Amino acid sequence: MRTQVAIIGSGPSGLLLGELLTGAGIDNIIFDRVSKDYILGRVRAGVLEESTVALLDQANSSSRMHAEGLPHDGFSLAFDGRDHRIDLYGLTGGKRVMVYGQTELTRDLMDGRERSGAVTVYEAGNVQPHDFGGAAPYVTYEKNGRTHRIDCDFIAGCDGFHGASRKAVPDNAIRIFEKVYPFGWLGILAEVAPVSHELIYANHPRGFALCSMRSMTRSRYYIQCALDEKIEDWSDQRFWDELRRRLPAHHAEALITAPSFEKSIAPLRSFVAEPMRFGRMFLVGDAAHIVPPTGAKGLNLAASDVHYLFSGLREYYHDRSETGLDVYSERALARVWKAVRFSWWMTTMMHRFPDTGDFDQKIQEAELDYLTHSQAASTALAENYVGLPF
Ligand code: FAS
Ligand code: PHB
Repeated sequence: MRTQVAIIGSGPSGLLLGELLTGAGIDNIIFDRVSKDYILGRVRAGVLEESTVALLDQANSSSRMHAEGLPHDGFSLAFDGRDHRIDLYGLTGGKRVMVYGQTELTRDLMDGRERSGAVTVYEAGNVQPHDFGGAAPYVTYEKNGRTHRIDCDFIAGCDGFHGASRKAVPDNAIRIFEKVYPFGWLGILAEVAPVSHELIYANHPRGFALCSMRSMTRSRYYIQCALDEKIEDWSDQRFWDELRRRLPAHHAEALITAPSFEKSIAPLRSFVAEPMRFGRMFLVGDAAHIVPPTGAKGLNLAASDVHYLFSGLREYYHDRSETGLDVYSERALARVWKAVRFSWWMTTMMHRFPDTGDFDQKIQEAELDYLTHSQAASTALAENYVGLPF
C-alpha cells in the first residue's frame, strides 16, 4: 500500500495536518496506537490563538467551535489578595483568544476526516518510521496479527512526547534542550459555572492556581502540586478548600463547587528537539517540543508547526518546489523558542519553587505589580498570550 504523506499520531497535530492535506488533494494516512475513544477521553488544552482558529477554518472543522466556543478579550492575574485584568483586546489592537476544549477540537477534526473519507488506522501496534534519510521512506505497523508496510513520500511524526518518531532519529543527529519543573498541576473538571467569565491565573505563597472553563456550565480548575502527590489523596473537598485559599477573597467566596468528573496530575517540563526535520521525516507538535501549560501554548505551537509543514508540502506537490520543506525546521523553531520562553517566564513568575523564600515571593509580587500597571509590560504579555504571528 502507498500514500503521499504518512502521519503518525491522531492528536491535534496529525488530524489538523491530515485535514489540510486532504483539502489540498494530497493523499495521507494517519496511524495511531490507541483507539479514537481513548484519544477523546484525554482532557488537555483549553485556549486557542486566533491563528489556530484560522487553521481550523481552513480545515473546514470550525463550525461547532464558532457556535460553542467562548471568545475571550482578557484574563486576570491574581496576587497579594487582589486581581488585575489584562485587556488582551485593547492591548493588541483587537486580538482575542478562543476558549474551546482540545477534546472538542479533536472530535471536530475526527468528524471532518470521516466526512472526507481519508484513512485513519487506530489501534495500530508498533508503528515505526523507516528509511526517512533516503528517497523512499515507509512506515510499518502491526494489526490483526500481521505487520503492514505503507510506502510514502514523506512521514509526519505527530506522535507526541512519548511517540516513536523522535526516538527513531539517531542520537548524534538530534539535540535535546530540557528543563523539568519541580511541581505539577492537579486539574479537575466539574459541571458547574466558572467562578469568573474569564480565566484567572493566581500567584499565591501556597502555590499557583488557575480558574478556567470549557463552557459557562463546565469549569476547569488547576492547582500547583508536588510531583509525588497522588490523586487518591485529593478528595473534591480538599481540592476546593485549597483552591479557595489561593484565590483573592471575593473569588473564593463566589466559587461554586460540584462533584468533579475528571481529576488528573500533569508534570511540567520545557522541551525542544532540534532540528525538526530528518530527511523525509518531519517532527510536529509535542513530538518536537513541550511547554508548561501556564502560557496556553502547547496546542497552539502544534498548530503553527502544522501551518509551516502544510505550506511546504503543498508547495512540493503543487509547485514541485522544496523551498518550504527546506525551511520548515528553521521557521517552526523560531516560533517554538519564543513560546518556550514565554511559557517558562509565566511559569517562573506564577509558581512557588522549593527555594522560593519570602524575598522571592515579594519579587514575584513586585513583578506582577509592575506588569499590571505598565502599559509596555502588559502589552508584551498580551501579544505573547494571543500568539505571535506565523
Ligand atoms: P498529542 O500527544 O496530543 O497526540 C499524539 C498522538 O500520537 C496520540 O493520539 C498518541 O496516541 C499517538 N501516539 C503516540 N505514540 C505513538 C506511536 N508510537 N504510534 C502511533 N501513535 C502514537 N496544552 C495547552 O495549551 N494547555 C493545556 O492546558 C495543556 N494541558 C496538557 C495536559 C497534559 C496531561 C498533556 C500531556 C498535554 C497538555 N497540553 C496542554 C499540551 C497538549 O495540548 C499538546 O500540546 C497537544 O496535545 C499536542 O498535540 P499533538 O502534537 O497532536 O500530540
Ligand atoms: C485549560 O483550560 O485547560 C487551560 C487554560 C489556560 C492555560 C492552561 C490550561 O494556560
